Amino acid sequence: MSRRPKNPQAQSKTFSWFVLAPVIGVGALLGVVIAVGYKPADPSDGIALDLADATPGEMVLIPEGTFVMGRDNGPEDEKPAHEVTLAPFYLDKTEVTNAQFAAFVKATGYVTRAEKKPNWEEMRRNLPPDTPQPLPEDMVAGSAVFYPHGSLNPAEWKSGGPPWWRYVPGACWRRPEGRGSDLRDKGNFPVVQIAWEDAAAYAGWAGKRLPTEAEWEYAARGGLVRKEYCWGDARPGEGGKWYANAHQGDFPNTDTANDGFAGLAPIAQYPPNGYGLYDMSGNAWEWCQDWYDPRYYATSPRDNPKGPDVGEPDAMGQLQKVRRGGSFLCNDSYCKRYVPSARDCNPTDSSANHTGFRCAKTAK
Ligand SMILES: [Ca+2]
Ligand SMILES: [Ca+2]
Repeated sequence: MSRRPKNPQAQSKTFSWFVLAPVIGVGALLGVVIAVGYKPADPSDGIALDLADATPGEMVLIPEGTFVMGRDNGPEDEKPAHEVTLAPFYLDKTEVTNAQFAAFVKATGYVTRAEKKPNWEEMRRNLPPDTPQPLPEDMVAGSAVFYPHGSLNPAEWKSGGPPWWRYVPGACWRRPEGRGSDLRDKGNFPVVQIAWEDAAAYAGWAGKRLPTEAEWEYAARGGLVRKEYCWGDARPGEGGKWYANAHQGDFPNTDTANDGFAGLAPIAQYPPNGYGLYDMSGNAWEWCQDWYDPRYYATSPRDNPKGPDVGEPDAMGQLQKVRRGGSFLCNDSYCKRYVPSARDCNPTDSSANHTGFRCAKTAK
């Protein structure tokens, strides 16, 4: 909150203006700074920007071709399995890293959605008319952070939603778990706490775009046909081999890290898929270009589908964009969505500490 400085006390006339001038100048400057709402810098801001590395990440050329998208033995929104033909495109070999995103912010001064104070007038346009206005103390910048706590039984959820998500003031890409967290030594981790609009802004700056949902699934399958996983049929951990960073143990309370990582992992810690892409399964969710419609596959075009013109609103009336690949929080007991056919979605302004992205580029 901005505060106006108190009126300066009368100064003794025994001091000359020459002596007072620097004092008055510094005082006036401080007054202006306080009046515009200056807050002391959080050390995590500088730690994040110091990671900046503008070296472009490698992209892989995904060849043109036809594949079977979706599956008939999965959730309703993955049906029907259907053939899709795609033109060739490039896709980032890895999830976009903190170092890469820091270079974007350093070059442009971009401010992510999670770093902005929520605007009620903007929010209410997407909400039912009778939605009560939040208290001013709740209208603070922040984002969703996973909190390993609670039961999988919805009957035990007090607020109507899963108890393992909390809105944490101050949480953003520079501080994924909120105040007190930072990106020290995490330049090669996927950037998270990224809303769809932030991912799209980065992609535009980098001369790229977000992949379509069809491109994403085609690439994730790595040339395999109708396989359950991005790597084939082997179950994670079978024969002591792990292929992705997901969640093992009693979700959400205990992450036993059998796959080597509890929480987010640096990029490319597991073998790449058939196209040489890393972490298409797990680690961080990845935003796609398309609006989400659970019934889209029934009518989608065969060639280069780009999603519906308008997606289906969520329970609060907000349209949602597709997210793919699952995350370090996918557990077979609750949501096995680190498989290539699995679909998920969220509103364009939402972010969380398990959601990032990678970029695509049209091959000319
Ligand atoms: Ca893990
Ligand atoms: Ca991923």
